Amino acid sequence: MDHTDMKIDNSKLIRHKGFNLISGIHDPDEVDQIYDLELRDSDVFSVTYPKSGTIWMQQILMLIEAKGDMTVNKHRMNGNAVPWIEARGKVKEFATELSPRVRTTHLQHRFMPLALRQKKGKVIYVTRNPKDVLVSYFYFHKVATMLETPKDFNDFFEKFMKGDVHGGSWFEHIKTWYSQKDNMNIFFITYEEMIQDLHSAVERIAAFLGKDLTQEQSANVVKHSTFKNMKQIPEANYEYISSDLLDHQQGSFMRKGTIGDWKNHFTVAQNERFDKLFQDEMKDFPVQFIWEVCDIV
Ligand code: PPS
Repeated sequence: MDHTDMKIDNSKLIRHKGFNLISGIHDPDEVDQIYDLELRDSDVFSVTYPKSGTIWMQQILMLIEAKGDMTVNKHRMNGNAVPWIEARGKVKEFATELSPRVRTTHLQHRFMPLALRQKKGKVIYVTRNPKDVLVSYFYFHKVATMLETPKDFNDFFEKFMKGDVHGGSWFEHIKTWYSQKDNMNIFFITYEEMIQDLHSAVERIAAFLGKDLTQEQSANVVKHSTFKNMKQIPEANYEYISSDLLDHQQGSFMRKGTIGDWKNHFTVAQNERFDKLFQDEMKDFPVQFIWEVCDIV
């Protein structure tokens, strides 16, 4: 289906080539310039659908570069060390920056540099079970002033089901990125795997990036990327983001950091509808999702 001209029921979004950008944060012309960017083998893109572990991966990647040493990035926000490629003004910056260039994106792969599909650079795709994504995104809409405040949970549930949110359809995002698994140097990891064993996740990410870390260095990456520690580091939890963008009175970026919070929010009817959509959309998808802590073996 061509979603290009579909109307979106969300006043703060701009529909651009079938993808929902955020008004004031993204410039469609700049987003279009990403496709032609020249890449280097050392370039790394961390890709997420919103609320799937973006800031967590920013922290991990920043620390892997610093070999676990927090003092290297003292007073530097992880979001600045691993910035969004699609945010206004960032494309130009990317073109001239020294290596290594490590970036974050919520975009679909079709907006990304063509060179990625020629196996230049590397991609880390972090995914999270979409029920927890939905709940996390609902709360984030209250905090983020650049996003429309939902009337209530049901209102947001309906928007997410339709993909009328920044990032569009969760299903389309993951399926289209996954379709690139043989075209790109891409590493898939789930939020739940990271919760289950952060140490192994950090070691696998470092190995994928070709970074040699000593046991002590990777232990330090893990230490400074736990939910508990990140919550206490203002540079790690977006506390310094201006109140024009985040209303810190409404909640915190680091909210719960758990698996299965959806069970506290979904009604039985909502859950049945979600399961049906998930079945329809994901029946041939090979990745298993963890929905509750008790699913972890
Ligand atoms: S965004 O807005 O897309 O950049 O948000 P994103 O960073 O992808 O997602 C925020 C959720 O990730 C949780 N988070 C973590 N969980 C566990 N451990 C660590 N270290 C961690 N860091 C961030 C954060 O709490 C949000 O999830 P919820 O469920 O809302 O708590």
